[in-house]
Amino acid sequence: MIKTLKASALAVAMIALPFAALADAGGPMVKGEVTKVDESAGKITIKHEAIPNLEMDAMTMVFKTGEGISVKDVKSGDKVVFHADKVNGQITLTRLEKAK
Ligand SMILES: [Cu+2]
Repeated sequence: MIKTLKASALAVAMIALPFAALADAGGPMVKGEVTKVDESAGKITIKHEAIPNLEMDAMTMVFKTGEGISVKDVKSGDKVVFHADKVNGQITLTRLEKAK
């Protein structure tokens, strides 16, 4: 049982590695559109495309803002590119830029 788990974890790592190697240090940037900004909670709702590093399909969801990201930098309707990752178990924006 343990052997099987280890083998499958290794297989996952081997599949994931080439994608990680392709991404720059900050990870892949994902396109989205801000649909809501909650200033008091420090949260931004984004209608986003698929997020490969989180194995997430396109959807609209709320993101926590990570260190150095201000909810005041964006407003509802803005087109953005962002990187999100799990930080302390919560999906968090680690990079956020307005799309050009
Ligand atoms: Cu999502």
